[in-house]
Formats: sequence, C-alpha cells, structure tokens
Amino acid sequence: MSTSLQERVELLNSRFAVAQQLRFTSHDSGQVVGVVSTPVCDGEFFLHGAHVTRYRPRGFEELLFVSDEAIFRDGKAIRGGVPICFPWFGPHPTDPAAPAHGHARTHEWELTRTANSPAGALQVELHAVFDPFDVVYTIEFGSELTLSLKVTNQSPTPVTFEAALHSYFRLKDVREVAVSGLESVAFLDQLTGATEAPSNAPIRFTEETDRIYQDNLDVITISDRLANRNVVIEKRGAPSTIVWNPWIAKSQRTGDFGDEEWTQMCCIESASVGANAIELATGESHELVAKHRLVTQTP
Ligand code: TA6
Repeated sequence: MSTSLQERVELLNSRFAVAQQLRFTSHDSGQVVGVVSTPVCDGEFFLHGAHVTRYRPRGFEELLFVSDEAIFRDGKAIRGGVPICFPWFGPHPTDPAAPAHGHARTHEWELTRTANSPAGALQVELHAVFDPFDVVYTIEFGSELTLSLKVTNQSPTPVTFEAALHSYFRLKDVREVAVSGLESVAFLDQLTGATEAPSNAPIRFTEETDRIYQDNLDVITISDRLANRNVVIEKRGAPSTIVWNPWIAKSQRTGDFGDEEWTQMCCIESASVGANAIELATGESHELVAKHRLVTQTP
C-alpha cells in the first residue's frame, strides 16, 4: 500500500471507523473501501462513486451482484452493486461525449458522517457537489439496505435532473425469476423505443430486457425461486423503475461483464427519469429513497 494511500486509510479510520462495525482499508485497485460487519449484516462500499458493492443480512447470502470482471479504476464505474446514475440517466441528452449515466458513479465522494441510527443500523453519509447540485447520499446498513439520495439546487434558477439507484441483484438463475409489482404499469421498451401496454403479469426474463416503467411507487418483489428468497424493494421519491438484464449478446459485448454472468443477475432501479425527471426551484431539495430487504420464501 502506498504511503499516501496508507495515510488516507489511517485518517479515515481515525475519523470515521465505528468500533466492531466499520473500518476502512485499501482495495487491490488502490481505491478506499469501507468494510461493514454489524450484528445484523455485512456490507462494503467504495468512496469511488459512493458505490455499495456488498450487502448481506444475517441468515442470507449476498444481495448484490458484482461482475467478476468489474474494473476498479478512476473514471470507470464498478460493474455491479448499486451505481448512482446522476444528474442524468443513460446517454447525455445533448453531449455525446458526456459519460453515460452522469458523473456521480465515477466521482470520488467525500465521507462526512458515520453513526448508528436510533434503530442500531450503521449509517454512512457521503457528499458531493455536481454544480449546481449539492448531493448527500446516505447508506444505511441494517436489517434492510436503505439508500437515500438527497439533491439540493444551489443555483439562482430552477434546474432539472434525473437520478437512478442502478441496483444489481444477485440471482440463482434469472430465467427462473418473476418480478411483481409492475403488472399494471405501461413501460418504454428501451430496445425498440416503443411504449408497451401493461403486461398484467409478473415480469419474466426470456431475452434482453431494458424497460422504463413510470408513475409507480408500489412495492416491487423479485421472486428468486431457486434461492428460496424474495428481494423486496420499496421506493420513496422514485416514481420510475428500470428493469434490465443484458442477456447473451449484450453480455458478450460488455467488456467488464462475464459472458455467462447474465444468468446471475437483474437490475431493478429506483429512479426519477424521463417524464419523471425532477425540477427543483432555487434552494429546493428532493430525496430519492430505496429500501431493499430479503425474505425467505418458505419459512
Ligand atoms: O439501466 C439500464 C441501462 O440503461 C441499459 O441500457 C444498460 O446500458 C445499463 O443501463 C448499463 O449501463 P452502463 O453504462 O453501466 O453499461
């Protein structure tokens, strides 16, 4: 470990470590990682991208998927976990040179607070400024994984942004999974550009799937039958939901994603995008919250 990295890790531990719950160390890539181990869960996050990469509640296997081929370096988003898409989603609306999904997921965020919540969960607060936005991201490692993105407009004029918590969930086999909670919601198929009628049935993955559902705040459940567990997602301030699996061809075209990894994951993203982009008046704030928990299917 380089001296400067060692000094950075030591300073973070002196200021923000939480006894028997959180310590900082260096990842092989030279990035700083927070390692969480509490009575109710284990977890991990990087200051790079304020990126949660692991969350495992006691009694369960890992919730999140991270590619074995993920690249950990400045300027590159980690493939998996929960990337933060902000202040736009997908390609930049006007600048083709701008990074897909915005700057937040490749930014080095500042750690500002670590503490236990009144309920005993470990709270980690990170801060960044993406002018004109001031952003506070709070990660709560408890019996649930709760993520909050609070965006404030610091400019003298109204501004609009998009945001998505692009959560990658680990699955036994995506082909044996059903996603409920969006049955009655029309969606934009990002692969065809067509708006499709509600499916009136749980989502099942049989091909590359890339859909934006709007105006939904219902609880979303991923039934992972082979893992005998459900992933339950509750949202606040996130009226959009993106559902994605790259399937075979896109996996083969994605350099930091294994050719066969598409079977082990899907993304259900809590978001405010497109028609549900958020406009903030001067000084106004918006909070996007996503809560994730695991439930055993057969008690
Ligand atoms: O959320 C779905 C999506 O927009 C897909 O179109 C796909 O591009 C995915 O995000 C991953 O994007 P990334 O820039 O991380 O490769």
